[in-house]
Amino acid sequence: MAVFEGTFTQDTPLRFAIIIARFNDLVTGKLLEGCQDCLKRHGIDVNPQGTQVDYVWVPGSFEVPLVARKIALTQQYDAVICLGAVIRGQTPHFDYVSAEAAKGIAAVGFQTGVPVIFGILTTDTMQQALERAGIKGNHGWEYAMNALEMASLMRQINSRVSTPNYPVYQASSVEPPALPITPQHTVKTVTTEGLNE
Ligand code: INI
Repeated sequence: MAVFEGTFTQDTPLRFAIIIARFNDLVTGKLLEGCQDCLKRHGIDVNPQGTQVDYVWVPGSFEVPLVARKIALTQQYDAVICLGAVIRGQTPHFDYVSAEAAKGIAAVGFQTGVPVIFGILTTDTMQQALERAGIKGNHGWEYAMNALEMASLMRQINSRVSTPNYPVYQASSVEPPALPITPQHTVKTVTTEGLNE
């Protein structure tokens, strides 16, 4: 048997995509800075012209899952980091945006087999968000650590465990691939013959 545990060093060069919501960019820009600082200090070339990190800007956190799915489907990245800041206002908008972002981001990880980091701050006030994006600490740094750990862990697991029937979505397919048909899934042909008699 074995123990699988991610490390924070790279045996082979890792590749990341960072998706950043522009909404509340005072906060998300700071999360991005924390994230880049952490990756850089762990040996990742964060230059957008380099080969290790790609950046994608989207209007708001609600749009993050769609783009995360598109990016993860390429199977070109070891992890996808999603950054956003949803701040409670006077209306229920907060609940819709934060719930869809959370559900969507979780679904992308499950559907694609690629680790997708939930780096969406959800706070009651701008002050609380800023405190978590640089004033007191920077959660962007932690999201990058989570990405490094998950990227390394998944590489280890993928190299040791064979999952031949696991239906991973491919970039080329719009629909998920059909599940393997087992003998229980037989198809019966039904005709309309005799129905109007
Ligand atoms: N998007 C955010 O990322 N944070 C918010 O706080 C926010 N609020 O409060 O409205 C927000 N709304 C925009 C949303 O993400 C979409 O971009 C928009 O609804 C268009 O689909």
